[in-house]
Amino acid sequence: MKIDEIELRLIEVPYRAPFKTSFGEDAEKHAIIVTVRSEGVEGYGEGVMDPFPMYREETIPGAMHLLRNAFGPELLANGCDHPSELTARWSGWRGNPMAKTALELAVWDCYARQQGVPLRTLLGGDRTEIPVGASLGMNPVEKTVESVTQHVEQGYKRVKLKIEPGWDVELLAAVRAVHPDIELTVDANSAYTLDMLPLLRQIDEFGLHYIEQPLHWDDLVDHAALAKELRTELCLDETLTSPARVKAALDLGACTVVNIKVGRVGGLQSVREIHDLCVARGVPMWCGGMLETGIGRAHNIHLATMPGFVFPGDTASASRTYARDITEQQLETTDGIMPVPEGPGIGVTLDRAFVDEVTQSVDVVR
Ligand code: OSB
Ligand code: MG
Repeated sequence: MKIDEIELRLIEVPYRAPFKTSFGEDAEKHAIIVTVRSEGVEGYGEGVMDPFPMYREETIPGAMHLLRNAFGPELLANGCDHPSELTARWSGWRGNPMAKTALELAVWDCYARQQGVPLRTLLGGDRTEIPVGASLGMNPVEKTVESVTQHVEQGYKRVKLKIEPGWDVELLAAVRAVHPDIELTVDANSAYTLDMLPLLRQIDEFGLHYIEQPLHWDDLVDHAALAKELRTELCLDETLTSPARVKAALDLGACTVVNIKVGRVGGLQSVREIHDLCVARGVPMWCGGMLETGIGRAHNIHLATMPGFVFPGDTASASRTYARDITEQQLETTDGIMPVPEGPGIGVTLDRAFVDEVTQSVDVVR
C-alpha cells in the first residue's frame, strides 16, 4: 500500500459516569484517533495512552510526538506491503507500544478494507460473536452489589470488580452474599505489595476466577512468588508489554491467565505472536479494555474472535461507558454476547458530526 496521509485527531468524550480504579478516577476519555488514507480508502486506529502516565508510562503528548516525527514519517516514506511488518520496522524506536499500536491498527483496518474482508478474517477469527463480561469501577458497596446484579441480569458472562487495600474483603463478602456462584474476578491495578500476603490470602477465599495484576505494574518476580502462595490463579495486565514479556511471565510462573490489550503489547502482530504462544502452552487469554470509543472497541471485538480467547473479556456494551459514542454503529451486547461488526475492516465508521464536536485538535502528516 502507498500511504497518502495520516490524520492524528485528539478527542475528549465524556464518560456516562466517572470510572474509578486504584490508580485514579477519570470523567472523560482522551484519545488519539488515527486515520490512515491510502488510495481512496481510510482505516482507523485508537491510541489508549492517557494524558498522564497513570496506567502505564505512555502519555498522549509523547505519543503525538512519536507519531508525527517517527512512525508516521517512516510509514509515509516506505509504504506497507502487509501490516504485519510494521512492528519490526519500528523496533529501533524502543518501547512506546501504545503509540505504535494506534497507527498499526489504522493500517490493519485500511488493509482489510482494501481487501474487502473483515479484520477478523486476517487474524484467523471464525467467530461472528464473542461472549463478554463487564468491569465495574469502584463505587460504594451497596451500589456495587446492585450493579453486579444488573450485569448478571443483562447476561454478562463474568463480572470484574476493581479493588485496592481496604476496599476488597468487605466488598467481596457483600457481593458473594448475593451472588455465591457467578464468575467473579478482581482487578487491583497494582495496588498491593507482597508484604500484604495475609490480606491477599483473605481475597483468596472468595472463589474468584482469577486475580488481575495485584502487584507492581512492571513486576514479574513478586507475582511468581505470590502465585505459589495462593490457590486463585493470577492474571497479568499492566506487566505484559510484549511477546517476550508474556513468555517471561509464563516461564517464571508469574501468571497462568493472560489479559491482552493490543495497545499495551504493541499491536496486532504482537497479539498474534502472544496468541500462538498461549495456545501452544494451553494458557487461557481474554481481551481487556481501556474504555475505548467505538474505534478501539471494534478492534478489540475483532481480535477477540481468535481461537485462543477462551475467557470472556471486558469488551462490553459501549453504552455502559458512553451516552454517545463516536461511531455510527452502536456496539451493544445481547445476553452477554457481542456481535462482531460486519463489513470490511473493523466494520464501523465515524459519526463525523459528533467527532467534530469532541475534537480538540487535528494534525495531518503527509
Ligand atoms: O485494568 O483493565 C484495566 C480501564 C482503564 C484502564 C485499565 C483497565 C480498565 C478496565 C475497564 O478495567 C475495561 C473496559 O470496560 O474497557
Ligand atoms: Mg486490568
